[in-house]
Amino acid sequence: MSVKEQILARLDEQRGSYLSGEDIAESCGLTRSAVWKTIKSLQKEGYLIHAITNKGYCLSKETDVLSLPGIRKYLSSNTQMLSIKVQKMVSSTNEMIRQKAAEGTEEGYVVVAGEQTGGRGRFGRSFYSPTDTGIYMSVLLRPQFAAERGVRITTAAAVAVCEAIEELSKEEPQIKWVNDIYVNGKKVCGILTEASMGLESQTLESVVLGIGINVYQPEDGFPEEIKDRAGAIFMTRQMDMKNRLAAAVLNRFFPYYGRLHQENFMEEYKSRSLVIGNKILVLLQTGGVPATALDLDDDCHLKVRYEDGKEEYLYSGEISIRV
Ligand code: BTX
Repeated sequence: MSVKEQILARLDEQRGSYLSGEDIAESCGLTRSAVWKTIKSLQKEGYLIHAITNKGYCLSKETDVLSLPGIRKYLSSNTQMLSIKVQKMVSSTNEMIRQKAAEGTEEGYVVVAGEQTGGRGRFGRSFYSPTDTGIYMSVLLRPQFAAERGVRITTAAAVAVCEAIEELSKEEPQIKWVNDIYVNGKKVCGILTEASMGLESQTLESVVLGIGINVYQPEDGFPEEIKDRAGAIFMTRQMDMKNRLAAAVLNRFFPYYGRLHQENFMEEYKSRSLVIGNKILVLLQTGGVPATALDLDDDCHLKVRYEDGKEEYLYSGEISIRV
């Protein structure tokens, strides 16, 4: 453990209470001035550490900084073996993992970032990824199943994110076909799965699973163009929530992923569907076509009925819900 990790671990044991500089110095085998310098540097990284003369240092219960030891603490035995990199700021975690895949990196490499300057969504759109209020993570997968089953990765991830939110909050997340998670009518998470295929084998060579979660409202609110649509899971800071949520998503996703060649988790997906039974607009380049969403099949194709009574399955694309 580095000096920083030692001091953090010591403060974490007594989170919310004061520990004297002397006590920390002694238990970590450091001088008091080394403790002071390290605390300053931790504060700069975003840890809320109160310092009072003659009382010492106290790690606030509200501290919520993404870190590798912080995430590891909450990983289950299934996910401890993942190779995880935590970055303060990156351009796009999906882009980083795509490069890793091209270099031949093994399955199970994960990047978690606290901010993205070029977060990507579907169809070339961007995903707003401001500092300190969200989790932006991507996972490198090398599935051993046919390409047409690739959509199962997205559906399993959507279910895993919902379960993680249910585990850690009082909210009841819902899934908007195909890949958005909503809480209280607002989008709190987007999932972007990007695959690279073997041309001859028609199998998936690698898959980059990207998940962006708005844990809290950004300090200055969401930008004008998404403020009516985007939301966050929590209204107030929760102890270690970003680390807990990142770990919970991985803990939930990987057991599903291990069974994806035989199961598709569509029942879990459908039970949280925001779409089935609702009036929707099927969004085409020429405009929105009114329809009703009837059902989802085992491959996550959406069955819709148009106003003229014609029914069809949508394979991908975009819909909006009519109110
Ligand atoms: P999407 O194309 O379905 O969603 C993007 C659309 O959602 C935008 O056009 C905008 O309307 C809205 N939007 C943008 N940012 C946000 C936000 N923070 N919260 C809610 N709504 C928003 C969904 O694409 C897939 C997004 C995946 C993002 C992850 S983050 C980690 C990984 N790295 C990366 O570059 N992308 C993925």
